[in-house]
Order: sequence, then C-alpha cells, then structure tokens
Amino acid sequence: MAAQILERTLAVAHPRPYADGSLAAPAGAPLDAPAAPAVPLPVLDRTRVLGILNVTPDSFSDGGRFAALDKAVEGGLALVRDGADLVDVGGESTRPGAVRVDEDEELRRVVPVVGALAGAGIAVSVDTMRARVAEAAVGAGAVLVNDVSGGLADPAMLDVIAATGSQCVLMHWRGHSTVMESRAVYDDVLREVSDELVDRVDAAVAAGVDPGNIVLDPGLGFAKDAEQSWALLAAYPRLSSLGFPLLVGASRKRFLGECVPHEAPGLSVPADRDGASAAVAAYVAQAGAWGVRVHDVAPAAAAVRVAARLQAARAGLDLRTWR
Ligand code: PMM
Repeated sequence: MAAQILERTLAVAHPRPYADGSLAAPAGAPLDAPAAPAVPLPVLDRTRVLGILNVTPDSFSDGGRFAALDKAVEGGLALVRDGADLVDVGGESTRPGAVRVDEDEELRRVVPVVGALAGAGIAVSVDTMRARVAEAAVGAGAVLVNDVSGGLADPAMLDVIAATGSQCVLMHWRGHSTVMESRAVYDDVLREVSDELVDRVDAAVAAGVDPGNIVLDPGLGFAKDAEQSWALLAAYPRLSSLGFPLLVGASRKRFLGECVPHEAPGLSVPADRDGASAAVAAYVAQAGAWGVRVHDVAPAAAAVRVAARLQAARAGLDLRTWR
C-alpha cells in the first residue's frame, strides 16, 4: 500500500526523474523539484500535532537514495496514520554538539521527501535554518518553514519566508549546536526568551513577513539547561501573552529524563521519554498551544484530543469540530 502511494505521489512530485533513473537528485543536480500543490494547514479547534520526520543518514540508511526516500515517505505516511496533522521534515540534526550538514546534502535529503509527501496530500513543514532549503521545500509543496534559529542563522531566511508567503515557526535560539550549551546563561529566562522572541518577530515583520503567519517556539533544550526548560514550560501560559500562536518541542528531550522512573545517567533511551512527551503535549494543549512537535505521534494525538474534549465539555460546546 505504502509502495503504491509512493509510486503515485512520486509521479506527481517528480514527473521528470533524474538521468540515472532515480527519483532523488544526485549530487550537483539542479533542485528544481516541480511543485506538488501545497496542502494547506488544517483548520482545527485544537492543538496541532507535528510528526517529526528526520531524514538524516542515521534515520534512513542503506540501499541508496531511492530506498532512503521510499522509507522516509513510508515514515511520513505512518506519522499521519498515527494522527499527525503535519509532517515536519528535517535533514540536519540540531542536537547539542552536532556538526552542520552541507547545504547541497541537506537539499538532496529534504526536497524529494517534501515533494512526495505533499503529493500524497499531506501538509508538510520543513525544519531548516537555510533559506535555499526553505525556498526549495516550499517550491516542492511545504506549507510552513520551521526555522529553529528564528531567522538568525541565514540572513536570507526571513526574506524567503516573506517572498513565499509561507507560515513560519520562529524558535528561540542563541547559536549552533556546537556552542549552544555554553549560551544557556540567563538572569530571568522567561523575560529574556520573551524579549529575544519579540526581536525575531520585529525582524520578520520588517522583512515583510505577515504577522498572521508567525508561530513562536520557546526552543526547549536549545541554549537552555533542564532547569531553564522546566521554568519556561511552567510559565508557558505567560508566553501566550506575546500574542502569537505557540509551538512546543519537548519530545524526547534530555530534560524529560528526570520524569522517567528508570532513567539514570548513561542509561537513557530517548524513546522511553515518549510518555513524558505526551504528558507535556496534554499540559500545553490545555494551555492553548497551537502545536506540539513529537516523535511518537499516537499518544500525543490522543493527549491533545483529551485536552480539547475537556475544554469542549467545560464550555458546553458543540462537539463536532474538535477532532
Ligand atoms: N527541536 C528540534 C528540532 N527542531 N523545531 C522546533 N520548532 N522546536 C523544537 O523544539 C525543535 C525543532 C530538536 O529535536 P530532534 O533532534 O529530536 O528533532
């Protein structure tokens, strides 16, 4: 089934296979992936679930680029089956200490997957700090640019977001993975993160980004230690006073390890944090979050529905639209 969908969608996303017959661009090929029509973001009365699709070699290796593309698209379809409203495709790891991937390599990883998923009727966001990748991904059908640097890493990013008219996530960020841990220094983490997010909004609007297209993200774990990440989560409802929709990415992050009963230093399995990740999804959903970005979609999809269902019951609302 996945293979049939893949064949059909690749035909839409890539009507002109590359010369070697593969459907992913070989090194150095122009990345003129023809656009699948972008699938608009769903209009929902509840918190959206962004399913994480990391297309890095360690996530989808072996068997060459077509096999990797095939597996990545299957992974995206599985996220949607589990309840993702949007699939967030990223080709560069931003974990602490990670070294940057080459831009052409990031393009080769991300753009064909975005095109194939958009061609399958899935709403797609692209997780990138690079303007060229964002532009190519939007051209291939991405509807949202998720820039963890909030436009700071690439001076052309905000112009691209403005020119493409796409929605964007601007995350709080203080530097690349190799330096971010040393920048987790705050007198008042809530005030400083809020102020720095407002600076990013001002820069985006000055570049011509429609304020209505902006979603903010406190950037849990990015230049924040565990204490600071918890402080931001605890103050989460106050971040809403910035006046923008909020996305939260807590999934599997190190700070959640303290909530996993058997996790100990040196004995951490990130997937063991999925229960805690879903609990955070429930918490921020009841506080009105726009979205949560998660690896394990099914429990988070249930969590945001529990929050929405309770809100509907509290307000005595018509219950037809909350799912
Ligand atoms: N975290 C990661 C990657 N992208 N995007 C947003 N908007 N917010 C986040 O918190 C975020 C992100 C790193 O997590 P991963 O390596 O587990 O994907």
